[in-house]
Amino acid sequence: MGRTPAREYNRRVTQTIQRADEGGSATTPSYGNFIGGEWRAAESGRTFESRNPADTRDVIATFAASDAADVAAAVRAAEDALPAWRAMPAPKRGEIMYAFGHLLAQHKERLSRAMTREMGKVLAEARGDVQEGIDIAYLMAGEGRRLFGETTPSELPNKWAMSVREPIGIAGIITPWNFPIAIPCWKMMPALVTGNTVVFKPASDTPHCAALIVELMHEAGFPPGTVNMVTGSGEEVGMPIVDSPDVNVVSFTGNTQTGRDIASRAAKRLKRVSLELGGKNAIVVMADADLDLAVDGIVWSAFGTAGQRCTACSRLVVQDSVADELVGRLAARARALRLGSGLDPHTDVGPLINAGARDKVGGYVGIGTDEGARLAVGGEPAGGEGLEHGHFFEPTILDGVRPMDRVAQEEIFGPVLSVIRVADYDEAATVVNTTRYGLSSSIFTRDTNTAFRAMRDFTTGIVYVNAGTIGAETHLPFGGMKQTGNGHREAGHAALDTYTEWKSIYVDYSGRLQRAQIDNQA
Ligand code: UN1
Repeated sequence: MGRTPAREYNRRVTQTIQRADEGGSATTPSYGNFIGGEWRAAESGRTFESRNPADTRDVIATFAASDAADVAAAVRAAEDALPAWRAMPAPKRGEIMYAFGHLLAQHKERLSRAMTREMGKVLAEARGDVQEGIDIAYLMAGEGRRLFGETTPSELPNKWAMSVREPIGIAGIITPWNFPIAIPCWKMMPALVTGNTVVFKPASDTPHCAALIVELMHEAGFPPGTVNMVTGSGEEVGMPIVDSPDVNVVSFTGNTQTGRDIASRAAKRLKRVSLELGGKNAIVVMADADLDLAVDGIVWSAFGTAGQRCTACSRLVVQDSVADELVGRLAARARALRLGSGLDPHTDVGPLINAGARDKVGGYVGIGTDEGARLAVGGEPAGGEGLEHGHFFEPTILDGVRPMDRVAQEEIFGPVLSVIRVADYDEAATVVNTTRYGLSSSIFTRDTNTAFRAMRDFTTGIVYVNAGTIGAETHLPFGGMKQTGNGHREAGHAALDTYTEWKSIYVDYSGRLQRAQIDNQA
């Protein structure tokens, strides 16, 4: 595939996909990188496939297996586009973002189905993922007319003082597969509205979702070169983005070890990095809780998205006196969850993302039982009719886990809930905080005093009261304490801090030399 004008290329791809959706014997569509407003094959000509994790016989499309040469081309395009983009008034940039939000809304069903097919989450959740993209597009479009700085008095007479935000330059955006539309939007929208241009590397498990949103961004009117997508592996594409002297800020969501590597490589260039890494999120259930509500919240948080959310609940910290009843009810609910393709409206839990993830989850169940945990439900890869070609794993509950066990400390990223029993609130709070991570936490209680204590005590970036650990909204800061990240927040206006430099401006209109800190002292 040589260079093809985007519109013509999109039409070809869309037609091929439509034929495939209709069950025709279409050839597998192929996507290149999107660089400078054009689709291009990887310079090496190599490709890779994306397959449906619920049925791996289903090949979705092939994508460019890119390397440093493609990254360099994308960075050049982003550089070329930068002067005009940063000079465009921010409200105008916001208007393009509104148009993109409208397009996402218009195409919501098509995008949601493509997402379920590519990464497995059930359709209702995929729709939520697209909705999160729409929400952040509109929120950041509005930022085009805010982007507030500060005006403030000067300490000297006849002098003006103010601060304004400026773009940093080129933003490297490296995103995971579990929210393949929401998270790229969480990162790209604030980067773009503030006047940066973007080099975007999506997860290798979800390049199709990425290609679909980039097509819509192009259609919405983002000028060529403002958004460039390069697909391929972390080593061959992600790291060249991190190492590029011309990429000024990197935002990454994913694995903790990769985050550490990115931070240390970027540190050599004093490059700004925003990291969103692991979680080991706990729900506390006190004896006075509404147990029906707690059961709903736990099932949703532990097994929604097959446990593959950074915010998923992987620890249940329950007061002894209600533990047996709660675990019994949870096990019954977990057993009744229907596994299958997320496109089937009867399915509750879809597949894991790939075979490696399924093996990892199975390995952790073995580690848990070796450590002395009791399997209350699940524990095995799921097979049987309709599941034989996918990466399914049974919703699993490990009871009798101790706070320092590996299954209580390490991120499993699958449908596995570790139950830790405690005597009282103080012990619960200690257990919640005894982890290197700090993303999300929750408490179910009817006691207002206990709820307020938890809001104060839990060392996580997000705390829920009488709700599970998932479901953050896009207009509040999203991110974690401790090793969940490096102190940055996404979403909300906090996201603007990642992609802007502050410039402080002083205008002296006194007509004479005025020395700060000196001339205003008696
Ligand atoms: C993630 O898993 O990385 O709060 C993001 C939630 C979603 C976002 C999760 N709104 O669960």
